[in-house]
Amino acid sequence: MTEYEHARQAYAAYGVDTEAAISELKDIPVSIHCWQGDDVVGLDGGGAASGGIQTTGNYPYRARNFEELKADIKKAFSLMPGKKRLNLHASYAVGAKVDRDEYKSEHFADWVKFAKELGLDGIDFNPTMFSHKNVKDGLTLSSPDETIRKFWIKHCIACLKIAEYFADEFKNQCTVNIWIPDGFKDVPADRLFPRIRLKNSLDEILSSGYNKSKVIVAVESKVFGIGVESYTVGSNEFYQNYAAKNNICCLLDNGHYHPLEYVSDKIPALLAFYDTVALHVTRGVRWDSDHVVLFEDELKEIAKEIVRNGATQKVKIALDYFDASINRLSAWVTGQRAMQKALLNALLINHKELAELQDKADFTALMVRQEEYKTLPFGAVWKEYLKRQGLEEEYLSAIREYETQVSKERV
Ligand code: RNT
Ligand code: ZN
Repeated sequence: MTEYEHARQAYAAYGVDTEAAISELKDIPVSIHCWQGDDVVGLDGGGAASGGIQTTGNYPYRARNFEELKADIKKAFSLMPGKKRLNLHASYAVGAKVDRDEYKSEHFADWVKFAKELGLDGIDFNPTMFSHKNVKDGLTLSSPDETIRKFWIKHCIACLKIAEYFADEFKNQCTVNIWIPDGFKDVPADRLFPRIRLKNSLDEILSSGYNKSKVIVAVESKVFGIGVESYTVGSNEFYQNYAAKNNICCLLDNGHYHPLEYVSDKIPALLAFYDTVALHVTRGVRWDSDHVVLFEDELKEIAKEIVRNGATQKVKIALDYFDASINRLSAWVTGQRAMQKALLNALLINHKELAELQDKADFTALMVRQEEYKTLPFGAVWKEYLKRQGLEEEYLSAIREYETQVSKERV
């Protein structure tokens, strides 16, 4: 008996069909961020990430231009199993001679061509409201300066149009995620009016007449950023209420809450009210540090909440991390595979049986059962999934080879 056949039987004893799990996993889209490849620098001259986020590390060979970024994405994506989407920031516009408020679909046509060549499921999009001269005194959509606020409103509206173009090209919905860095380092004198201005800005953006069947608009809250420790305009309560009242989507980034708040618990809370929930899967170490996603307990819980609630298509999974201290392709692949592992792990659980134990209040059996799952032969099923995706567990040698043959030229 092969390792996989043995595993298949072991799971069958729990009422779990490994074949069904493998088949479902390959159809769950995961949106992969382009910004791990270049430390969130972008292609439009904005420069290193600012606005409370920071990429740390000095590993060499960062992609310095469109061609290098595409080559790195192509290589990294070739080592990732499953259904992949590309998540772009507006700052990755190609050859734009205009400012961000005038970006058009033509500035992203080369990305569409590239994503089609790779056979990706689609493209998701993000207005880039950081690393730009119009982030005035740390503020964008909540700025008291009307010229600044209008500039960013125009940018977001431009992004919605570009998102419609992506949706048309791939014949599926494009998620547009709005995150702003706005906030204050120290105790503010006014916490309300920046939020009222943000609300007005969002109202203007949403009333631009974008196509709701093509574009999902999400808003991403945050508790604090580096240099923005005392007050964040786009807080959790602000955006959840805004999203609920305006019928848009909340995006939960698991680096954006107090360390004892869990996104795995927030997902079902939102699923009780929303058709769509968006995620930025990351790994915060002590703060929103955006470490590479790993196959850890909280990631496993996040995946369980998606799978057991039948929400694999409702929850828009996107990755969001950037590590410049290790090989960037390896960072990409390790994080994407960790997400896939967590989803597979969740698909290999008999959730119905566990829920019944909970409802019967048999917490003794529930605990014992949940512990048993932890030592089932997960690795054999994972390897079988990879094999069927034309991949192996080992990917580092391919990355090392690419490093010596391609990346080493970048000095
Ligand atoms: C920042 C947010 C945001 C960014 C990306 C680059 O804290 O998580 O999503 O990481 O847009
Ligand atoms: Zn995020």
